[in-house]
Amino acid sequence: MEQRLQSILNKHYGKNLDTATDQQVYTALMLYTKEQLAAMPRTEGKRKLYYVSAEFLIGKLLSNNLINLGLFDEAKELLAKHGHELTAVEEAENEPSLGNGGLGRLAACFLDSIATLNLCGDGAGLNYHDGLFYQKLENNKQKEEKNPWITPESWLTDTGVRFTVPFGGFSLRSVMYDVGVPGYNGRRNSLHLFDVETVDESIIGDGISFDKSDIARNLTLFLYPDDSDEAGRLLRVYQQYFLVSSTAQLILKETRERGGSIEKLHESVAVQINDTHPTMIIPELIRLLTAEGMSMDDAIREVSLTCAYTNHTILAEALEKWPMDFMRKAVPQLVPIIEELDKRAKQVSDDPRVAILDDQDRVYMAHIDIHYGYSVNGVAALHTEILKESELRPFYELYPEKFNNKTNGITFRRWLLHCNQPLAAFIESLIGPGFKKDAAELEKLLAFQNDEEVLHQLRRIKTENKQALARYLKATQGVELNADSIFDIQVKRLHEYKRQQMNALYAIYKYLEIKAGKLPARPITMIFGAKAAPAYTIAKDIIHLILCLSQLIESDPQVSPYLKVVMVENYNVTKAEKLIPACDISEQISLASKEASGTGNMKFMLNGALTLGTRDGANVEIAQLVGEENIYSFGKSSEEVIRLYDEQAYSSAALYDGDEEIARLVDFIIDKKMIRIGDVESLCRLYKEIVSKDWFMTLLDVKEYIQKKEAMLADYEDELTWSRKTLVNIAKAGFFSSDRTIAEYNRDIWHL
Ligand code: GFP
Repeated sequence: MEQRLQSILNKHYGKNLDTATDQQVYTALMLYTKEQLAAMPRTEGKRKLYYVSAEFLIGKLLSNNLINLGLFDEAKELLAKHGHELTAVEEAENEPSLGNGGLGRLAACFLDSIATLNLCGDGAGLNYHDGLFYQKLENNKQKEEKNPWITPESWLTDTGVRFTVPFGGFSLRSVMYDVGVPGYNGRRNSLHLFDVETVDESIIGDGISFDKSDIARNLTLFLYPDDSDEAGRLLRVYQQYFLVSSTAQLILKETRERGGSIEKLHESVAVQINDTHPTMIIPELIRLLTAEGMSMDDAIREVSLTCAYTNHTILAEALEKWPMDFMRKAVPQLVPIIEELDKRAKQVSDDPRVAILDDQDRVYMAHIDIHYGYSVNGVAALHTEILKESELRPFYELYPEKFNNKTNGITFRRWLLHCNQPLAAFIESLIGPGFKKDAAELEKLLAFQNDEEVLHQLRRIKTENKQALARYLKATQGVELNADSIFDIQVKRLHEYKRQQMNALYAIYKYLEIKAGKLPARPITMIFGAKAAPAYTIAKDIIHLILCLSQLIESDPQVSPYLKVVMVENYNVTKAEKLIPACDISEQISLASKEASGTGNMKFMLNGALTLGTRDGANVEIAQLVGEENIYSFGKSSEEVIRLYDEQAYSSAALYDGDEEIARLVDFIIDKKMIRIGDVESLCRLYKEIVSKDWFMTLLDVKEYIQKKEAMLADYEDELTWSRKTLVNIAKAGFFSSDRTIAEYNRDIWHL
C-alpha cells in the first residue's frame, strides 16, 4: 500500500505521503482503493439481480470500502506514520448526493449486503450531478442550493457502455458509469449510474432553478426536481424512463453475454423495483422483448416472472399516478403497451380500485407493479399487514400469494464498525470479533447485563461520542453543545407524518416550564436534522418554527443553560454517522400506521440510544425484541388511527378547544415573542394548519408524548438502569442487519 500510494502521489502531484495535503492523500487513497476493488473477483450466479432505484444514498465511500476490503487498519496506521489522520483525510471526500431519505439509504445498505452475501446483483440508478439540493439555513429558513459532488477523480468509472434512449420526438445517449461495491468477504458487485453527455450545470440559475423543458441539458441535474408544475412532473417521467430504458437494455445485453436466453429471461434475471419510480421497466422490457420477436403473451409472462416490487409507503401522495398525456408526450412507444396491460388487468378484475388506467386517463404505477410483478413486499411486519388489510386489500384478495414482508435492515459495517469505532472495539473486547460477520452474535452481550464496569463503560463511550459531535458541530456550524446534557435527536426527512412539529411542541412545553421555574435535573439538547421538499410549504414552516425556537431559547439567559434546540444544516449520511453514535434519545414519533418501517430507529438502537417511539413501522418489532421495559412507547395504535381516518372522526380543533394545556403550547407558535423573531405569515400558516386540519394528528398524541419524554429524562439519571437498557438494545439489534433482510429477499423472492 505504502509504495503504491507514494507512486500515485508522485505521479499526480509530485508529492509524497509526508508532503502531500490531506486532500491529495485522500485522492491517492481513493484511487488505490478503487484499484484494489476492481481487482476483486465479481460475484457469480445463474440468476442475476438488478436492484433499480431512483435513489442510492451511498454516503462517503472511502472508509466503508477500506473496511470491506480489510484495509482499514493498515491505511489508518500508514497515514498516521506520515502525520495524517484518516478521519481528517476522509473530510476531503464529497458525499454523493444521490438520495433523499430512508428509501435511498436502504438501497445503499442493500448493495453492501448483497455483495457481502456473495449474491450476484447490481444496482441501477441515475448519476444526478447536483443530487438532492444542499440545504442552507438562513434567517431561520431553509434555502436550497445546488449540491455538486462529482470531481475529476472520483469513485465513478466510465464503463464505455452506451445506449440510445428514445423519447417522443428525440433520443438521448445514455452513458454508463460504475461505482464498485465491495462485499465484506472478497467479492464485488457494481452500482450502475446512467447519465447524459449533454447535461449542463450552467443552466442552473438562482438557487436550484433551471429550464425544466430543456431535457437534454437538465435530465441528470437534480434528484426529484420540483414537481409543483407540469414541466417538473414531466421531467420526472423523462428521468424515470431514461433510468429504466438504460437498465432494460443493459439487462438484455448482459443476459446474452452471460449465455442466458431472452425467451426465458426470468431464469437469468430478477428485477427489484424499488418503490414506483422504476415501474416503467415493466412496459419497457415488454417493448424490447416484443421488438426481438417475442409475442405479447410471452413477453408479458416472462417480464411478470422477472419483476418484483417493494412498497415503501402508504401515503397516497407518494403512490405515483401519471397522466397518460405525459406518456404520449415523453414515451409514446410505451402507450400501446400500457393500454394492453390495462386491458388485460380489467379482464382479471373489473374492480376500478385495481385498474391501471382510471377514468381520468391516469396511470397508476403501483398497479402495474402488482399485476405484472411476481412479488409485492412491504418493509416491516405492521406495514405489510396494513397493505394486505387496507391499502392494497383488493390486490391482496386477487393475488394473496404475491404478498410478503421483508423487514428493513441496515449494514452494520457502516452503522457500527465505521461510525462508532470505540463501541465496536469495546464490543469486540467483550464477545470477540464474530459479530462482525454474524450480527446475531451481538446477543452474547446479554451476559454482561449486570456487569457494572461494562455498564459504566457504555456511558463513557457515549459521552466521548457526544464530545466528538460537539467538536464537529462547533467546527462546522459554530454551535456549542454541552456533552453532559441529554442528547435528544430527531433526524429524518421533514414530513408532517414524521411529526417534527410534535417534537417542537415539546420544546415549547419545556421552555414554558423552565420559564415557570421548573428546572430539569439535567440540561437537554434537542437536535433536529431534516430537509423539506422545496415545494412543501408546511414542512418549511416547521423548519422555521424549530429555528425560531432555537433562537428564542438561545437568547434567553433564564432558559439557555437548561435547554438548547439545534438544527443541523444539510443533514446527510456523513452527519448521521456523527449524530447517531452520540444520541441518548432516539425520536421515532411518526403517526402510527404512517411510517412504513423507519431505519434510523435501527441505527440508533445499535449505537446504544433508547427509542422514544410510537407503535409504528419497525418500532413495533424493536419493542418485541427488546421487551417493553427497554423502549419508551406511547401514542394511539395504528388500528385506532386507521379508524379515525375511516370514520373521519379526528378533530384537532376539538382537542385544541377542549384542552387548555394543548392550546397553550399551540398558541405559543404565534406568541408575540415568536412573531418578533419569525415570519408572521409562516408561523400563522402553521398554527392554522395544526388547529384546523392537523392531517397527521399531532394533537392526538402530544400529551402522552410529553409525559413519556419526561419519564425518560428522569430515568436517564439512574445510570446503571439506563445503561442496561442500552446494552439490551445493542444486543438485540442483530435482527436488523441488512444481511438478514437480504438473505430473506434471496430466499423468498430472488432465488439467485
Ligand atoms: C421510506 C419509508 C420508511 C422506510 C424507508 C425504507 O423512507 O419508513 O424505512 O422508505 O423502506 F417512509 P423515507 O423516504 O421516508 O425516509
